[in-house]
Amino acid sequence: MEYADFLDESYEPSDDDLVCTFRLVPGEGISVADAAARVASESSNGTWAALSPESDVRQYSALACDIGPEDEHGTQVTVAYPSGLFEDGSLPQILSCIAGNIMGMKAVETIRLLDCEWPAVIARSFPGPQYGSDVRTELLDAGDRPPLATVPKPKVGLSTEEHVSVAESAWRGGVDLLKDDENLTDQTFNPFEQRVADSFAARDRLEEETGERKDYLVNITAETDEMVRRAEFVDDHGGSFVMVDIITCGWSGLQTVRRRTEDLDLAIHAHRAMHAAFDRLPQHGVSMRCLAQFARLAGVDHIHTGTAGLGKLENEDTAGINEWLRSDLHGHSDVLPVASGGLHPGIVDQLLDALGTNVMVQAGGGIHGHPDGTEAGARALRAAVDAYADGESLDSRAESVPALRTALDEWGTQ
Ligand code: CAP
Ligand code: MG
Repeated sequence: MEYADFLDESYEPSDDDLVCTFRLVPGEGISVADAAARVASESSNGTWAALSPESDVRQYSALACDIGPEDEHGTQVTVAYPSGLFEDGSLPQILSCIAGNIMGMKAVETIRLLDCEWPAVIARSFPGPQYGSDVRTELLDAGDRPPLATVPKPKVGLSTEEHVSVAESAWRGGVDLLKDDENLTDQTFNPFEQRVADSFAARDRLEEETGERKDYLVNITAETDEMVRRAEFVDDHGGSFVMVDIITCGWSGLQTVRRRTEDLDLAIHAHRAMHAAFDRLPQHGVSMRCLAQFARLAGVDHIHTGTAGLGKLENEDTAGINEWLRSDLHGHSDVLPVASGGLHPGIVDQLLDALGTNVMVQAGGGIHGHPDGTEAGARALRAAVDAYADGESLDSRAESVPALRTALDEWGTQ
């Protein structure tokens, strides 16, 4: 059992195999085929030394079964993994194989996990999302339009009182969801329990005032037991959503939250701070497409996937990832993609042209930076989304919504 045994270009993956596509540049003096064999070996059950096992461990070996095409970032290599290699329902175990030691092996200069095809036997060992995009009508009154969320800015530093006051203005102006920022958890200036209690009390008042369901994406990110405790606290205070920073808290923490939120009937909003450490360099790491796949298996209901090149952040193929999140995954619910990062009313039409309306639209600065304040900013964003749904241009809607006119004049349409 040596490296060369892990390459078989005549192998046709079976329906039960997990099929992974990598893109790699081989290390110095190593051919692509040799590097491909080493990837399959090191990510399943081989190592640098030839082994002579007595039992039939080869049934758990992966096979590099296809090589090519090549582009400026490397050569694609397909590896088929037998499903028996994996523990049911454990993302950490699967990732220790397909995105583990191989990321640092000398046999490759660079390597990126681009895509995975999940067999039913593995996909069904995970819970998948509890609600998916049904949150639009099951938990909110968004109907066919994108649900709107906002993060109070500055992202940290506001007192609980200030935070709640910003939330009230945003809900009043027309957003559906208040959202905590990724680095707002339980700091002394705005403690978790006080914020949650006061925000839901305000939410109840605003639902009464506006006649629309309003909710709050509460950031419960913490050590795992504490996340569970915080999810229970959200449930006790009438919330329907928790937000988890899925990369920084880790997959096993997320899986625990998913198990607990099943009983609590809470939907999970996945923020992805730190994802770019894995996916930003096109030649190395783990693609956002794959991170989104892991998150769907674990069971998030929403996930940030970018803004199709609009806004302030670098994006991988947002539309392609969103399409995957809606595609059939052995009966699992879809996931509602979240577009966020530098959004404002003036680019809502371009965003929805690129991504369709089955997305959540989230804006922080693009609401709270409005010259007339948060309520006007929320009104402008809601008007932009409603205009799009009605097939009306932003300029035309701005004639009847002064807050939208001001936003367009302030930020333009780029
Ligand atoms: C957006 C945001 C979100 C990012 C996350 C921020 O604020 O709150 O965390 O969008 O990135 O902190 O930057 P603005 P992504 O609306 O003020 O830009 O959605 O790409 O994961
Ligand atoms: Mg943020």
